[in-house]
Amino acid sequence: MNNQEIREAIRQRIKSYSRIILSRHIRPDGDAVGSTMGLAAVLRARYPEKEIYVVNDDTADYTAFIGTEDTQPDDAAYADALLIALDTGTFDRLSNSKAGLAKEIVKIDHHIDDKPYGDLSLVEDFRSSACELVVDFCLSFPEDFPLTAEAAACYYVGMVTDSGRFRYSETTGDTLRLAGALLDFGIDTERLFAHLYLDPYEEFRSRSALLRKIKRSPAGVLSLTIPRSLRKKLGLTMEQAGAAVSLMDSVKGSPVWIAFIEADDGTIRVRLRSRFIGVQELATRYHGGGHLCASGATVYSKKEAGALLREADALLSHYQLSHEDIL
Ligand SMILES: [Mn+2]
Repeated sequence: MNNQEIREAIRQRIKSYSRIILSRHIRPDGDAVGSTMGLAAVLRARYPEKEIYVVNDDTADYTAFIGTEDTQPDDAAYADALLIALDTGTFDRLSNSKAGLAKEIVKIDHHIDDKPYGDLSLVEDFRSSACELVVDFCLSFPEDFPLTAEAAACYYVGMVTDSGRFRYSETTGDTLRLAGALLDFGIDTERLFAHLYLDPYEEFRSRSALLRKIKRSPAGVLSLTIPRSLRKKLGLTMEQAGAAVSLMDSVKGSPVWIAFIEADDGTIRVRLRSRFIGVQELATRYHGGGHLCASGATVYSKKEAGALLREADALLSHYQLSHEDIL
């Protein structure tokens, strides 16, 4: 089936089922919750006679403002139900342990389709978010899936968050046109952004403490070292401390930045980030790897951390020799 035939088949399936269960991936983000809640809003408004459930095994505080999900129906309810899995690349990431009981599964997603699943699968991996794809799907069948103001607000959350506020390279003209169609419904973006991007005062305070610890190497590499003691004092988990790497992501002339986070066992977890210059190769030399401009590594002493930092500094000075406008 080509893309148009898959869309048509999904349209038919949704119309034919009287019970539809929507699920998304575990540890939800704005796109996962926005796409499920948005499609549920569309279906409830257009088909009040159908039973529409949004069912997942886990929730997240961060997305709770979008709305409340439903309680898990009995196993028997699945026997004649259609399950729509949104924003979930692989079946094992689906946040619904009963999904396998459904009569049929439709997958709608934008992740690379490594392990296909579902009776019908609409995957467009060039989409900046699952919400972008679902909005495009709804707009392609306006009679059957008319957008509502409530759905538009949900979908907009996913489009904004997964595209890094329309900043990541996956953002296309189509992304903005589809987001524009949502804004036409009148979304309170001021409130929405407040929900998404305001931090508790304590987090703001600990960020200012961390900002003061950032150092700059001769060539311009920024680094932040968080010893165990400081991490405990600020009450940060390894994950939260690691996220502090992004505090250094917007300094002109410093296209490489590195966080060193000391774990409880004394090893030092390293997060390397960059723009334009690759840091992956450097990370592989220190027990790590990852993506070209976002890698992780591990070092086992302050001395080794210093060596990694000096290598990063040399990498940047070498880059500066052949590039004039360092951003
Ligand atoms: Mn997504």
